[in-house]
Amino acid sequence: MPGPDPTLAMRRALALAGDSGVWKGANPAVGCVLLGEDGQFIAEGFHRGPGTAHAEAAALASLVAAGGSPAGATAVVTLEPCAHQGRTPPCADALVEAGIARVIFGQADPNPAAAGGADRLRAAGVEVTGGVLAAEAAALNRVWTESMSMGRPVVTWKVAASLDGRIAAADGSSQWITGQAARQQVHELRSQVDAVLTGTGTLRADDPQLTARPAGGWPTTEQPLRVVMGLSEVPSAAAFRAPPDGRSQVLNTRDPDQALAALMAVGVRHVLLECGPRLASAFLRADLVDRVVWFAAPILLGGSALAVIDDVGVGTLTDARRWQLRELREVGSDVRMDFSRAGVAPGGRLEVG
Ligand code: AOF
Ligand code: ZN
Repeated sequence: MPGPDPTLAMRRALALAGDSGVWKGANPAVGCVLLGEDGQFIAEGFHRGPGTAHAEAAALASLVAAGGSPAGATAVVTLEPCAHQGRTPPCADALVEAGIARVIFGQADPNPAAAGGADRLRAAGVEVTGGVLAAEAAALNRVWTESMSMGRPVVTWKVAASLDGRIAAADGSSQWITGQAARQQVHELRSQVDAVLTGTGTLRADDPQLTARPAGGWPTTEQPLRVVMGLSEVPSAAAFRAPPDGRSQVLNTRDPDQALAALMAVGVRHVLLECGPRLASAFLRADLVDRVVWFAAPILLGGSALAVIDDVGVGTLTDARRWQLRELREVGSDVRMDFSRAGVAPGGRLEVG
C-alpha cells in the first residue's frame, strides 16, 4: 500500500479507543481510522458505549458528513469488525457496502456472537489483515476480553478480614475490622466494576448499600448495579435498593453459575463479590473466582469467630488452588494483597484499562 505505515494509523485508532471514555460495561473501547487510496488520513471514529455506533460506523459517518467518499479506502480498526446484528447493524456489511478495499484490525473479536467479520469481509473481496498491535488492542479491554472468552463476567472477590481470616468476632460484631483507608479502596473497587454482588445472608446481617462512595467521587460516580442473590426474602426497604439511581437487582438463586449468566445477559462483565462465607464458598467450590483482593487487618479474633469461608471442597492439600500474588501493599494500618488465577497475564489484577 502506498502512503504512511498503517501501524501509525493503528496507533491513532488505539489512542481514540483509549480516550473514548469506554473502560467498563457491556461493550469494548474501539477506535477506527480511515485512510484514502494513497494512504492519507481521511476520517476517524470511536465507539461511545452500548447502543451507540460502532467505531467503524462512526468513522464512515464522519467521512460522509464531511463530504468524503469511502470507496477504495482502508479501514484501520482496533477490533475485528463485527458480523452480527446487535444493537447496531453488522460493521463488516457496512464496510463492504461503503466500498472499503482493505481492512486492517488489531484484536480478533472474542465475542462469539459478533465474531466472523474478517471472513465475511474476505468473502466479499476485501483484503484483510488482522493481529496488528493486537496485544495493545486487547490490553485496552482486558476485563471485557477475559469475560467474552469465558462467556461469563470476571469475578473479583473482595475480603476484609482479620489476620486469622475472620470477618466477625464471636458476638457477631464486624464493624470495622479494616481501617478507613482500606474501606475507601473498597469504594474505588466498586466504582470500577459493573456490579457488586452479595447474598441474602449478608443483607440480613449488615443491610449494606453496596454503592461506590470513593473519596471525592460521591455522588457523581456512576454506580455499579447492586445485586443480592439467594432464596431468602429480600425486604423492600433494604438499603441496597435505595437511590442514587435505583439500579439494583435480586436474583432468586443460590447457584453462582445461574447468577453470573443472568448478570452477563444484562451486560455485566465484571462483578465484585462482597459476601459472607456461604456465598464465597459456593463461588470458590464452583471455581468461579478469578481475582481476590484481600485486606488483612492486624487483629486476631480466633475461636468461634466467623471465618471468611467454610467448606470449599478441599479435602487434601493438593486439591487447593494456589493463587498468584499480583500486588502487595500497605493501606493505612492494613495490608492489601491482590491475587489472580495462576496464568493470568501480569497486570491482570483488578485495574481498569
Ligand atoms: C462495540 N463497538 O466499535 C465494535 C464492536 O451490542 P452491540 O450491537 O453494540 O455489539 C457489541 C459487539 O460488537 C461487541 O461485543 C464486539 O464484539 C463487537 N464490536 N462493539 O461496542 C465497536 N466494533
Ligand atoms: Zn460493529
